[in-house]
Amino acid sequence: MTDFEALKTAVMKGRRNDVANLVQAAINEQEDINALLDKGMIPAMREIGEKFSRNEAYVPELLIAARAMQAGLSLIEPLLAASGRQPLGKIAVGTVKGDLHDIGKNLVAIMLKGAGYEVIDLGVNCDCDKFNEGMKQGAQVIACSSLLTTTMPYMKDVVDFFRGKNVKVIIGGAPVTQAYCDKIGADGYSEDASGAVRLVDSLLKTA
Ligand code: B1M
Repeated sequence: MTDFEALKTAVMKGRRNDVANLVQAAINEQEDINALLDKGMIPAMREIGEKFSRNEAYVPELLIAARAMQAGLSLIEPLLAASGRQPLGKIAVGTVKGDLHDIGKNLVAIMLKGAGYEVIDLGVNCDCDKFNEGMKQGAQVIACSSLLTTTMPYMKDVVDFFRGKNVKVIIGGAPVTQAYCDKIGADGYSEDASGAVRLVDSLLKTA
């Protein structure tokens, strides 16, 4: 039985090895992967962010928590990856220009892969040309992530760049809302990574 509280604490404290051990043990026990994310790892990142807002945690703590989170995610990813099936479609994911946050973007990529899509991970700090590389490689959907109110406006540049081209642009990230999506004319918004999969399913009519 997984101790979600221990997992959450290990992520928050940035104890990379503990996170890896707890996640591996949970995998061995065939724990529900979504529960690991939703009850342990994601709330940990939320809480460290709140501490940061209250000046109770600082950038180095955020960084080591993020590294610990990635240690767990890298163990989960292969389990969610599609097993030899024909991909349902091709999606390019990236964090927008000026923004280095990649955990949410990585989760979106993992969930999409798990749902059977081929994912082109464009990384962080992506400008329009970088997103365009995704389209050139055959992506039918461009998924943009932004975690900063200062980088969110770049999503409009991406939407404008792809207007009239044969590709959908979808957006997400902590400061992003459906209202913002409507305002900039993106093709869709989702609050979380599993919602991103449903959104892509509906845009590509694969579900
Ligand atoms: Co930064 N940071 N950070 N940070 N950081 C936030 C975002 C912040 C809210 C913290 C705070 O003040 N409470 C704040 C932003 C404030 C604002 O803009 N209003 C902030 C700040 C200010 C900064 C710096 C400016 C700090 C500084 O240097 N003074 C700096 C900026 C650097 C830059 O990008 N240029 C900075 C740096 C960093 C670190 C490098 C230290 C580290 C990032 C490491 C990394 O990503 N590899 C970091 C972290 C870890 C955070 C917090 C604590 C956690 C982010 C995270 O990973 N969350 C964050 C506080 C918070 O979010 N509560 C914070 C977990 C992740 C799973 O959630 O990414 O929201 P999230 O993804 C969700 C959904 O949003 C959605 O799905 C995911 C869940 O299923 N989603 C999508 C995300 N992308 C999607 C795309 C889609 C669909 C859904 O496409 C369709």
